[in-house]
Amino acid sequence: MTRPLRAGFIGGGFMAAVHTRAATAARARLVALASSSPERGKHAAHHLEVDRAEPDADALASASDIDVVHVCSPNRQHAEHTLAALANGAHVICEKPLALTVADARRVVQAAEAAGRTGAVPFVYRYHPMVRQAREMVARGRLGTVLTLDASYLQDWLLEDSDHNWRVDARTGGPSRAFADIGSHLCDLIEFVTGRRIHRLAARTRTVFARRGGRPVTNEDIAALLIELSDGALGTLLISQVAPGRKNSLTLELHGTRESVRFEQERPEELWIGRRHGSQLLLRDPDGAAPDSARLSVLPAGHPLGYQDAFSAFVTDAYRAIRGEQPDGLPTFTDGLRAVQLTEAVLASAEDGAWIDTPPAQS
Ligand code: SOE
Repeated sequence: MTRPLRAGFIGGGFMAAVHTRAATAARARLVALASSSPERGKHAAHHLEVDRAEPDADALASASDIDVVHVCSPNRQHAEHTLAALANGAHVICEKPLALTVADARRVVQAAEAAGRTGAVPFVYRYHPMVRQAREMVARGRLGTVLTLDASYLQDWLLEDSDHNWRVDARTGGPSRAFADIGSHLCDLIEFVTGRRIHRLAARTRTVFARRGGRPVTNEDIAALLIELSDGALGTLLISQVAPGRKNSLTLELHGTRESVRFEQERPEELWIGRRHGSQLLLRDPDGAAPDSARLSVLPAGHPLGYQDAFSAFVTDAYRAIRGEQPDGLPTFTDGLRAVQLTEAVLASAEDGAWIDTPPAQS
């Protein structure tokens, strides 16, 4: 039996809690955690049942007893914390965005390659069995040729001007918020499920409140995109963190020449199959599912899997990659770089109103 991986965590907020639960499910030892202050680190380590707190991120990144570092700090520090952990020989799972600029994201990708370490980014919606089912249906030609796609990612936790978080401050959150935070998930899923690149895009963004909590806000609450995939399919994307009643509503609907599919993240056990005659709601059932979907279907039909299960499946696959396996569909630092490239394209298009060609693969 292989020994458990020793995991360290930078950050002590909502995402760190999700990461520690996933690492436990993936049978890691939770060795150490550092947060924004020694006190916060101690509190979070205790609360999340991590063995010890380190006083700061530098101490955690240079610890000698950690195999994999989970970077869940504010966006501005992702690249710096990842580079420090890689320099110390650790593998890294880094929250998105991998960096705030394409140049920095590229540096991170190159550092992981040079160090021969695994780098993964939690585009975790890839890990819902019904997403894999949809992907396989597209790959096998069940839909015919994909003509259009209709996608959105809507939340409401920033609906009011009193709603505040480090993400709304461009200095800690970055120049893009709604797109970088949740639109990036949507674009990753579109490229993952269709197997096609978002070739061109045109974007409009809107910042609803110029100030929140008395402080200026420059990054966007809303982004609306037109996209064209590399095979000519056209799509519309609506991304908002100010949509009342929508909590974490990611939907992806593809229309092919024969069939359509629709996945809703808040109803992850279902896949709608649209047909001119006889549309159908497919329920998750490992029996008879596409192999990749069955692999991730860790509970029998009727025992619902959700967000945390998808996250745990992602961390399990990242750990398999660390052990030298090659799990299909693992989102790596290259996918993290891609998301930063798309974010820059969205901001550039929103700035000058033009269609932007996105960079080709691996550039
Ligand atoms: C906050 O918007 C957030 O936690 C994102 O950062 C996550 O990536 C998303 O999965 C849920 O919402």
